[in-house]
Amino acid sequence: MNKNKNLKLLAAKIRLDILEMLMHRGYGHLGGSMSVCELFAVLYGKHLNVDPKNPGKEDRDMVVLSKGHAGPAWYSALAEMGYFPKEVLLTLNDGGTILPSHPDRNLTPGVDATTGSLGQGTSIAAGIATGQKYKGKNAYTYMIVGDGELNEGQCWEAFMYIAQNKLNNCIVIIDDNKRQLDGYTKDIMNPFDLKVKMESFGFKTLRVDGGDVDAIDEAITELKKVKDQAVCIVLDTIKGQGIKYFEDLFSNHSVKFNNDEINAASEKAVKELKAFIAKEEAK
Ligand SMILES: Cc1ncc(C[n+]2csc(CCOP(=O)(O)OP(=O)(O)O)c2C)c(N)n1
Ligand SMILES: [Mg+2]
Repeated sequence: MNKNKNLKLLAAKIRLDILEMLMHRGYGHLGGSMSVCELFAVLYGKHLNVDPKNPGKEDRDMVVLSKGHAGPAWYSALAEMGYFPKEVLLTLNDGGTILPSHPDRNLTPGVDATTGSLGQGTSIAAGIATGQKYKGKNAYTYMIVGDGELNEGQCWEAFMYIAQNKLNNCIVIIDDNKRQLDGYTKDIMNPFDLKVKMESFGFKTLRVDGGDVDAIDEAITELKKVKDQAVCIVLDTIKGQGIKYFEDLFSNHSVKFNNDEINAASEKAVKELKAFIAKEEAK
């Protein structure tokens, strides 16, 4: 039984927003945006201490989307929470937009870290969490990092620092969707067992079904109780998650909506997501 029905609904709305945004644009980072819909739903729907009407609120929790190319997922969550009107989503990547392809803290309400150059967000998150600790703030930083992104040595430097300094307020979330830009992570730079690896780096680590809002919620709740150790969630996801056609599409990292098959599959997914949302909202 799903305890967090509202979070499942929010995840579906985020997924639909992403799809409509990318279809409107004609291309975009679909696979890695879809794999974090449930995560963003749980963060914004339940765990984050933030205020969409006051994005700069003192002592707020912070999100660092280190895999910045999944910006469309973050923007969808922010729009659903009311940081800006949903119509703005369709301006993704336009000249002068507040929604560039990759997150920019100077442009988008609710975005606290500029990312896109893989690896760098891990250091930014470690720095923010250090600041929160020094100032004695009761606040968390959620770092979202891709499995392919772990090819960047900078991630491992940041992890060593976080573990050494027992930054339990920096919740490291690895989106283990098994694929990176051009293939399977295991074929390009095998990460082996990420849970074992993070544990050996000193992290209390949980492996969690990234398509299950209850499981994500429980893992975050459990890790928030840890006081003297670094913490990590290895999020077991599927690249393109939640839309079968895109899960099965090998090249789903950056999708171009330029052929009949992709457009028909997308229209079908839009219909199905809308039907699910309507059914849940009618309950
Ligand atoms: C430093 C750097 N090198 C290369 C890229 C180009 N790039 C963008 S996404 C990506 C693959 C990332 O894979 P992963 O972290 O697994 O992301 P996901 O599967 O979640 O989309 C690459 C190589 C980049 N953004 N930054
Ligand atoms: Mg990946």
